[in-house]
Amino acid sequence: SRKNISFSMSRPSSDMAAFQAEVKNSKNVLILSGAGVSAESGVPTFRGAGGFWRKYAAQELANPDAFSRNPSLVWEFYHYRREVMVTKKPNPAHKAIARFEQKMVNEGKKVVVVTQNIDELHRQAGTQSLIELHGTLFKTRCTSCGEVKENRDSPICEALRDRGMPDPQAQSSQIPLNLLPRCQSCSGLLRPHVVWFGENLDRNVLKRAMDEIQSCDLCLVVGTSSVVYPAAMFAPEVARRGVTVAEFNLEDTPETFNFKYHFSGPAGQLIPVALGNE
Ligand code: BJW
Ligand code: ZN
Repeated sequence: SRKNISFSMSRPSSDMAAFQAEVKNSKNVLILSGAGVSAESGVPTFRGAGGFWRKYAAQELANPDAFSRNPSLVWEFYHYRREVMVTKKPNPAHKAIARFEQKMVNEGKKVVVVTQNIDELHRQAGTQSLIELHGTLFKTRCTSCGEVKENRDSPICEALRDRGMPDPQAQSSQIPLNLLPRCQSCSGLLRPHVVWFGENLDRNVLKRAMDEIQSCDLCLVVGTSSVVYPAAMFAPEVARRGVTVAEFNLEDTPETFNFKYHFSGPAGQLIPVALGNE
């Protein structure tokens, strides 16, 4: 009868002891991360006050049209972000995640990190099983021949030396195309090997992420605003299977109410506690 139809929109729990017990009983943990996991390392997030470079929000530069209109400007933006990373280190959240994986693997269990971040801090912390959904700052892709290459040069090319300052007043005369990063094989223009707005994620990367979403028996979603697709649908998809999802964020997100747990606070404090290695 009609009166039995109800939506069970109960508030997510913030009972840490209950969650820790679920961690102990799990065998296949999926950790989804976003910019918030790196915030305490001093890496700016995308949405919110720190999300601007000069007068631009990331979305304005992280798209293929911006790159074809003004590759010099987009390269200055990515050059700046590469140089910033030289001074940044993994924080207690990255480290706790890596240590947790090691412990689980020693017990014959599994942990996979699927990150939207391109900063490589999970890798630097020692995470082994890592899927980088949106690519990395430290690879380039040739716009002509498609070759993907690791690149850690600083600066990435002479013309970008001392460029890319985030100050809105910074001068940005255009660097001639032939002086921007070029392919060693075919001399084509290089671009950052990252996924921009309006671009599809790499098929194989997406497939690997989907497999983990289907097979995990516990999921943590850490420091993401859950607004950028397809990544934003991953944790809700896990929850739809009836698997426990715990969200760790300073704020609520559009998906918070789909999850069993929400822990409000900085990842660097919450994650070491949640994963039992504070
Ligand atoms: C803390 C904390 C602390 C802070 N502790 N927490 C409608 C439906 C479906 C799709 C679309 C749609 N409309 C448009 C689209 C397409 C678009 C999209 O999703 N747009 C949305 C904005 C609506 N998606 C795409 O274009 C994707 N491709 C795609 O869909 O292909 C199909 C297609 C083809 C053609 C046309 C249209 C579609 C690709 C998306 C690629 C995203 N790329 C970027 C840039 C990567 C390179 C770079 O970095 O420069 O990836 S965008 C940017 O956002 C970056 C991030 O990985 C991503 C997610 O951000 P994230 O990590 O969540 O960070 P923030 O800053 O948003 O949030 C930080 C969170 O941490 C906050 O919640 C804080 O509270 C929290 N926090 N400090 C814990 N200490
Ligand atoms: Zn090439």
